[in-house]
Amino acid sequence: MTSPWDRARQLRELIEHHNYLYYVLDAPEITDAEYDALMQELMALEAAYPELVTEDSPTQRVGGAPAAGFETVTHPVPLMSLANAYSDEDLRDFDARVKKLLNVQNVSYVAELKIDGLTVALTYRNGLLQLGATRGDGIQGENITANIRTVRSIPLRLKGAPAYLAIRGEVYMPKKEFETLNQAREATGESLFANPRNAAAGSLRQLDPKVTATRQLDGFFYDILEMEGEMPKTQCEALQRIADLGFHINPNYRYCEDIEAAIAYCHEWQARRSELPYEIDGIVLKINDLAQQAALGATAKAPRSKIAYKFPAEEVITRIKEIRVNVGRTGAVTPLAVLEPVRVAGSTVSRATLHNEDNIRAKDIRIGDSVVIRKAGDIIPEVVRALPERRTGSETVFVMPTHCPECGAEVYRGPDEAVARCLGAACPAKIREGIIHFASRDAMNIEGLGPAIVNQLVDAGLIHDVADLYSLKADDLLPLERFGPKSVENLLQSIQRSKDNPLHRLLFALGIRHVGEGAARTLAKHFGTLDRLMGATKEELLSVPEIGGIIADSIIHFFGEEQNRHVIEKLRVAGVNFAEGATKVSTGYFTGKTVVLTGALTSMTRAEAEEKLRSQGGTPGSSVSRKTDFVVVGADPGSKYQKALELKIPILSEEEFLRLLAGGDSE
Ligand code: 0OW
Repeated sequence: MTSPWDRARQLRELIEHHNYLYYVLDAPEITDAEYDALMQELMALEAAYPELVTEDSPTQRVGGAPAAGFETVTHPVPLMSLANAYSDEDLRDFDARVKKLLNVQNVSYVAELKIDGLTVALTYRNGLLQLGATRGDGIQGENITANIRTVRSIPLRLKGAPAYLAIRGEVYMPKKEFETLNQAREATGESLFANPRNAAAGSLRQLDPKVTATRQLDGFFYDILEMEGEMPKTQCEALQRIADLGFHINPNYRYCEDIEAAIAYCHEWQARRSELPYEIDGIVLKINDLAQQAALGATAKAPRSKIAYKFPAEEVITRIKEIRVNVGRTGAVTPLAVLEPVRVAGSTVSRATLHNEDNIRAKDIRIGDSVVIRKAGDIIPEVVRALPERRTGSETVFVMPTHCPECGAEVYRGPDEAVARCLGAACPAKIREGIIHFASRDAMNIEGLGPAIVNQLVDAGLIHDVADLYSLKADDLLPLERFGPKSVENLLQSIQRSKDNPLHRLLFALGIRHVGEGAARTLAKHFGTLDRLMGATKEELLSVPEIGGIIADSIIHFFGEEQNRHVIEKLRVAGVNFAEGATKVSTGYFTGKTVVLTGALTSMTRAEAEEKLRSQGGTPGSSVSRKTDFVVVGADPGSKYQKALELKIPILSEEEFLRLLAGGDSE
């Protein structure tokens, strides 16, 4: 008679084995009923003996209570994005470039389908899933571990795993599941997802894992970020190793001995993409030899050894019902075509941009015209050209309004400007778009405060500027349409949480012209607080790397506006964090030092170590160079340890690192 412990372990292994066959290999050996019976038996055993429950038990995939928000985590290595190629010629140029840089006659590639999902980075320790994170800005992402655990094809425990593994892949929603989900949402009057990628992202960024568990998400894994022990030598080996570890890899990858074979693969799958049960938006080409990949390194954003071939945009024909203008947060007045709804690139389209007045004139696009629409990926569709041969004579020429439809102020277009702008200082459209930007994901990331709700709050006269968000009360919101106690509480909590954002997010959120995410990070890092930035002279601004005259003037002008200073004072009174890094920066041994961590630490995770460094004003480095002050070496360190020895960078053991962090000495 097997003990409950043995039976539970047996059941866990059996269920995970059948899980693997069903979700990873798509080759089940037992019926759903037999699988359910095994799960029922294990759940009964765990109910009778709660001490039996292990974190990797298949019964633990669907987590507990909904999260209040997502913790920000730092990736073990930066998650790069990809440069794009749009034609065979672009691919041949890429091939010529890498051959020149490597000084070789030929380079072979691995071609992979470019899954149209969202990137996740997973960390396993001793074979157990520790962390699942979204890509975020590539450096930091959101901790979505509880939701990742609900993706059945992602193993909770690895077979024959190294002590430490960080891996990257794409989580996606199959086309069929997307259609079913949208039908169900339509039936209950919920908003529809525009495409499977948005549906997957929305499902993974759910606060309640039980909701995520109802969405049939899947994933393909393709990149080992870091691993204890010997790394594979080629991308083909890496994919095989990933599969051997129990992950789902995309079976359609192909070794291509040269760029011509890779181009042939791109054309083949451009024609065959509709056969696939999931969306792809292109092909990813990667140099197969990982040593060559390492030798080529990366630009600020993307590895030189990889490139994404984007399929040409899909084009369809429909009719323009009317032409409206949209007033953006900078006051730009942009003509917009309202279309007969039409399916293109996996979603239904009823709007398309006409860019500006000159474009409409040049292409002689008229209201009522039949037109060709193009949609490339998730960029908003554009009107390519009109079809005059289909005219009936009832079409009318569009005339740009001379006054803003939102506030009535004059619409002005400079002599050599393509864009017309509303001159109204208090134009509700500018305010509206400004608040939408302020709350958006890469800015203050106020969950649940999307365009529809911002419009509702502005229309209700509840907010007139971004600072008003922080004085909203439950009583303001409860009387509004589609607001109940739960959604009111969630929104107010999201707004509250946004107060703790680091300064670079607030800076970007303020919508200072020419200050994008990159400049915001640079300025926040350099000045440290908003007050120092507001007090900076033009010379001080120009002394910051990457800050030029246009940005400096725009910043001086923005803070020179009384109205803007007034809003900032309201934000300060509301308690919004004006410092870079929500945690207070104290001084310590590592203040002003760049420290690279390699290998597994026993006393804390990599992210925790980096947070401790930052809290002392230290900078965690992602690669070892002459500018590195220390390299902290954990168990089984990677190639960074070798580099530190070569460059004679001071090495610290974990104990020494901890002692110095705590303010001791290193002896
Ligand atoms: N979407 C994909 C995919 C892939 C990464 C590795 C380093 C830089 C790109 O299927 N098969 N392989 C990679 O390789 N990336 C992919 O997706 C990326 C994520 C972000 C932009 C691309 O979509």
